[in-house]
Amino acid sequence: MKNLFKNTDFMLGVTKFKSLPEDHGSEILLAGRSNAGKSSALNALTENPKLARISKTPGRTTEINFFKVNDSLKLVDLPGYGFAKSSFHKRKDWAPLLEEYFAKRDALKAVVIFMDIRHPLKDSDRDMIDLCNSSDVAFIPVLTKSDKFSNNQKFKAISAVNKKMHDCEALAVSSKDNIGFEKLSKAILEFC
Ligand SMILES: Nc1nc2c(ncn2[C@@H]2O[C@H](COP(=O)(O)OP(=O)(O)OP(=O)(O)O)[C@@H](O)[C@H]2O)c(=O)[nH]1
Ligand SMILES: [Mg+2]
Repeated sequence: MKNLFKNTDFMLGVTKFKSLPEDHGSEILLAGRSNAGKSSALNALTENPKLARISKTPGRTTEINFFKVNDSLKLVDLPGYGFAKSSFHKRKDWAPLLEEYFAKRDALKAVVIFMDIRHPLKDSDRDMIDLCNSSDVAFIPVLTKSDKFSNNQKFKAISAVNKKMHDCEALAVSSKDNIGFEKLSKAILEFC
């Protein structure tokens, strides 16, 4: 099957609501705790290992980065939450910026919430889920780094997360082993 995400290109990085690109088409937000593997997943999804910067140092993504998939779809990589040293999160305007984005952005169609399969549903993930629910925005829980678990552990981890979800099902991916990205791309496209 052709990968629709393959020609994705970096568009721009912003730190202020007023600098956001035109509110047009569909946007899928990529969220998660710092180091969860968001940027790695973006690169795997787009089959472009150089697209987003991967780092062993948490908090490396410091702007809201827009990636253009095509004229009507963008992926939006958020700085990881829950990492105090990130200069972006230390800024007082971060929470209002995110809330304004959720409240006003027509293009926002869904949020992918990336969580390390070994540590899902931390407080900051629950805060993001609450923000999605209170803003009536759909979300897709994605468990990353599934290569760290056996199939049995993986199954148990997905079931445990699903028990806490109402209208959605978690997916597991491994950027290292390139597993789960066809399912993720289908899940994303259902919201566009
Ligand atoms: N084993 C394994 N390691 C992974 C996987 N995905 C990411 N990593 C590692 O996890 C670390 C963080 O990955 P990133 O993709 O930079 O994480 P991020 O969520 O974008 O982090 P921030 O930008 O800091 O918020 C890096 O050392 C990656 O190599 C995976 O599927 N398997
Ligand atoms: Mg990143």
